Amino acid sequence: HGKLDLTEAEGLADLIDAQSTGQRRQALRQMGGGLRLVYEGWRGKILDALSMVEGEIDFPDEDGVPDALAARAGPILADVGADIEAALAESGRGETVRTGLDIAIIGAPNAGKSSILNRLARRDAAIVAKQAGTTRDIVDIHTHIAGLAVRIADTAGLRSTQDPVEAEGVRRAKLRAKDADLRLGVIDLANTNTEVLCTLQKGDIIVYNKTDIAKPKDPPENTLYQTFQVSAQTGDGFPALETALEKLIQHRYTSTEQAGLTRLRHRECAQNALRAVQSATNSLSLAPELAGADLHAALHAIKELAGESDIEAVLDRVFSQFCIGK
Ligand SMILES: Nc1nc2c(ncn2[C@@H]2O[C@H](COP(=O)(O)OP(=O)(O)OP(=O)(O)O)[C@@H](O)[C@H]2O)c(=O)[nH]1
Ligand SMILES: [Mg+2]
Repeated sequence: HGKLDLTEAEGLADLIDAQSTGQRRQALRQMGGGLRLVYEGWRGKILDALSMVEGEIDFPDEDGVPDALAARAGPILADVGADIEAALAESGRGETVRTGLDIAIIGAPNAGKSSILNRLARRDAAIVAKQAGTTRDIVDIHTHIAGLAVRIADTAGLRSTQDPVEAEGVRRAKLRAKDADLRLGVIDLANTNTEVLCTLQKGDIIVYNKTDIAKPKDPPENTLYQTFQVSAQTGDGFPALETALEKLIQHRYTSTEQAGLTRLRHRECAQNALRAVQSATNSLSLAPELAGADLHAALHAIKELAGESDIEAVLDRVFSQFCIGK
């Protein structure tokens, strides 16, 4: 009908900001009404259930058995609840594509983290030096992997230290690693300090470094991590590492092409709708009036998602995306 809803306008704003093909693809999908289609599906089901509930309120069953209502409207609400839950479960992925993926390089001092960052960045981004404890601040580089915007962070080597500046670096390193989408845990083959394993999460990558001066290691027994053997000095093993990174990111973040919730605002509206649908489900057989009120609340949440609720607020939201210098 020639008019954008709020999610489509947000898609347009995302498209203007997009820096990677993954971001562009997602923005185009949203701009083309991908998310609208999703929430119109929810709205249709909620309206179906609501019409049953209101029918029950206006023309109660002669035998007065509200269970009949629960039997008819219950499955519809269970269905839409499951739909919204699935979209919420996927939303992290959509948000990551929109904002960019975070990778943290983490490991003991001197393991070669900064050297690895420089290889991945193909430039001399971080200071490399013989002494342990060289990197203190986080050094971020921005690049693209598998068509997605990626930020790779080099961090301070993990160790306990009396130096307050280095200790602060270690604290920040752990924090960044914890919050990252993916961690590269670096272990020096010549000096195998494996403490870094405690900071890794399932699906992360272990990079054994310095194959030029030490013998490659058998990868650990566990299958939680992929392992690679490289030399940041000679570049040995980097093609395999980079191919694996590309595959992993592709697999995790670009395999589902469905339109979904891509920002916090979407998620909050969907959560409100879900809560209202669940509450309506509980009230169905007890008090149809309460269920009706809940379903109206669910519809209101969807109106907010669509930007139909308050035109001023809608315009504010849309135009805040176009700020100069953002
Ligand atoms: N032989 C060899 N030396 C390496 C390799 N990678 C790094 N080094 C050396 O190891 C030392 C430490 O390298 P960095 O990259 O600074 O290590 P880091 O993990 O960032 O160290 P911190 O910032 O102190 O935590 C430097 O002297 C590097 O030249 C490698 O693959 N082989
Ligand atoms: Mg360093």
